[in-house]
Amino acid sequence: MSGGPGNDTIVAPATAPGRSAIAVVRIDGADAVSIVEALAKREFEPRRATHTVLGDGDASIDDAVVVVYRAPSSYTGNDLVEISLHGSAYLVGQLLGAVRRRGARLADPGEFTERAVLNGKLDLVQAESIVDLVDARTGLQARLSLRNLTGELSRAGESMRASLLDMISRLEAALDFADEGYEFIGHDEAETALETLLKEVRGTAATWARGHAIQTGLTAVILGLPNAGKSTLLNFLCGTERAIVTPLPGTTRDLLRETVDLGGLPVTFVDTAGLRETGDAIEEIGVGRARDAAAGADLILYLIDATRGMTDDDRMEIARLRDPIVIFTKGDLAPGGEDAISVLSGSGLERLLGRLDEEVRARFAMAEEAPTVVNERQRAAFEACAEALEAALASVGGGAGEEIIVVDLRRAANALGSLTGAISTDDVLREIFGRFCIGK
Ligand SMILES: Nc1nc2c(ncn2[C@@H]2O[C@H](COP(=O)(O)OP(=O)(O)O)[C@@H](O)[C@H]2O)c(=O)[nH]1
Ligand SMILES: [Mg+2]
Repeated sequence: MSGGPGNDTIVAPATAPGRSAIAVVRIDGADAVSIVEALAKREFEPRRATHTVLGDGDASIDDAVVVVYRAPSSYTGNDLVEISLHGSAYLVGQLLGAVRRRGARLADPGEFTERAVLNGKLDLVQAESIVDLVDARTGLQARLSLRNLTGELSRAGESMRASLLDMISRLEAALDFADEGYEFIGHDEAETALETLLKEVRGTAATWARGHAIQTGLTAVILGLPNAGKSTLLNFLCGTERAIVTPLPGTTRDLLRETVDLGGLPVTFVDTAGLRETGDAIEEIGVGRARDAAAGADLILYLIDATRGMTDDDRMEIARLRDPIVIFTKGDLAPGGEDAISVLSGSGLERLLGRLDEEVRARFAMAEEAPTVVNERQRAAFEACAEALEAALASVGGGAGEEIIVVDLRRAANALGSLTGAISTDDVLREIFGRFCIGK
């Protein structure tokens, strides 16, 4: 077998297992092309989709389409072959077996993309955005992931790093010529430049709240007294009879969750047991869970039956909650219930959805243009950079020498370098690619 680490020959299905019109199998590495040529008993012109029969010795496997990519012009940067065959799990298994008997091994999760990173085809932020794109469930998630795949966040980080490296080289030049009394960057200039940069770095780190919300979704808990119409609203929001609805108070006891796309974010609505003192042990556990869910929620919808109006119990509950959105229900039964919704008559529902949509956008949706941080690793890079910049600014303010300032600036630059993987460790790579599925 030829090929060293990162270029030995690996194979995996790139499509989900099961029955489909087409399944795609990828082979990457030193022997990828010779293996597919052996199976097809012919040669292939790079980048030309070629219809051919593949076989294993005398036994035919399938009628397939083969595309050969020659290094370095491939997803991984290695020789890479993509085979589209009929989407039968049996055929995929036959092909994998034939390829492995010719010396390829089954790829690890994310190994194709890891190779792309090692060969400089993608940086770490781009590799992460590929998993996010595969996982995208809403338009906003897909757009954000695509922006990071095309390098928006990486470019922002790299440009901040470049200005740091520039400042470092000027400070170091000043050190080299200290005796001659040259100054390559003035004190005030350095201070202003660092302050501007710090603001930019902090601002980018702060996009995490929104970026993270977009990627992981939000939780909205529906609270209220028994019979307020919570389960009815959940059923309306998710469009199915998910929760049991009865006129009996205390029907819902456990938490019920349903995820809906709202303002481009996946919002998981949680229906809860009505808040009340109760002698029923199970219901009491349910009420406890409702309060816990509210404590961890991104949004709280507090429902009040308009025919009863706001009671002292409601006031007490609302006072305990963080920014609840108060919604009156059963507008069809209540005289003067214009502001109330009615799931029965449909009135007020459009308005409610609009309000929730706005609320989600205002609290969590991003400014579409800003480079956005979407995970903890990326946030940590910007925060570590900000922290080092603060130390550097303190040194500048305290009149410290260039050699002291440069140490903090290097730390700041390295933190940004870890964002894209310009500076990275095996641990970081393992952590990132562990999230991938096999074949990516
Ligand atoms: N007329 C009318 N009845 C409603 C409306 N929403 C809920 N209800 C009724 O109020 C009762 C309690 O509803 P439910 O959703 O189970 O309340 P929960 O205890 O808060 O979950 C049920 O009989 C529902 O049919 C509404 O908009 N109009
Ligand atoms: Mg209920």
